[in-house]
Amino acid sequence: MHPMLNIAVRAARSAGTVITRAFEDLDKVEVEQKGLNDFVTNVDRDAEAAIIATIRKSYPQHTIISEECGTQTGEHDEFRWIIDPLDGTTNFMKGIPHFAVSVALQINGKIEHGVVYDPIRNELFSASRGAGVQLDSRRLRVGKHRDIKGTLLATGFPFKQRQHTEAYLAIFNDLFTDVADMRRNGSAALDLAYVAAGRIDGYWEIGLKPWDFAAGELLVREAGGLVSDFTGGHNHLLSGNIVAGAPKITAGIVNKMRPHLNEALKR
Ligand code: 2AM
Ligand code: CA
Ligand code: CA
Ligand code: CA
Repeated sequence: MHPMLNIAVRAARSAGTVITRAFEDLDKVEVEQKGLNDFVTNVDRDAEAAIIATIRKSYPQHTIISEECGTQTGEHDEFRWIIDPLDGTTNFMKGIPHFAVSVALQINGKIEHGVVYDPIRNELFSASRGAGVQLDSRRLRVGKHRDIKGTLLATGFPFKQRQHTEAYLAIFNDLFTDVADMRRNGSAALDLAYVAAGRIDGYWEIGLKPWDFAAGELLVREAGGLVSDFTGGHNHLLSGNIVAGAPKITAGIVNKMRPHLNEALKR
């Protein structure tokens, strides 16, 4: 394993320990509201601190971009760690055991290493660019469907950006006529990891943040999948509008989206 991936794994596992311990006594968790339907807890912050401490020990000069701390620019800014310490905070707070830690390392603008860790099931998804993706020690591939008929897709609802509800539902409606079923699991990072594992065939969501998908996108690509924006292009890095799946599934989803895209969703 590449030494930098090894640090990402250690960082993610250290956050996982913080999270699973706190999950045993949710009454003690302190919750703060950040915005509409948007919460942060002391556990998000403690998990983030554990990750940052692990990275800093080995790489004190790297930049760290994390959901709760924002950007801490380092002297060696060509190395950027992109971190979501707890993806699925709403699930966590409600006692639903489905959430993850996401740690990615971008070098000179390219994601080179990524880890998505599910601390409840102790499942560790990891990838280095060009070297494939693994769940623990098993190699992963995306699903084998060739078109969206009969596939199982996952999505995230636009819980925050309510201006997109109408377009979202139109797309949902159109996809739903063809697919077998749809899931809304509540962790974008795990949705992408599950695409990489072939557990779900495709995934789409509006307005993700870089830390939600930095690691997950690499997992999908290393599993032979394709990640794009809602037009099939590569603007999702900026817009966060994301489609993922085997190349033919991503294309099939994009195809269904086309008639429903407003200007904001074409970005
Ligand atoms: P988070 O838990 O790290 O904030 C995409 O759906 C992402 O948005 C999720 O991975 C999750 O990341 C966040 N999210 C999902 N549903 C949410 C909700 N109801 N409130 C706040 N954030 C949510
Ligand atoms: Ca959050
Ligand atoms: Ca997140
Ligand atoms: Ca988070």
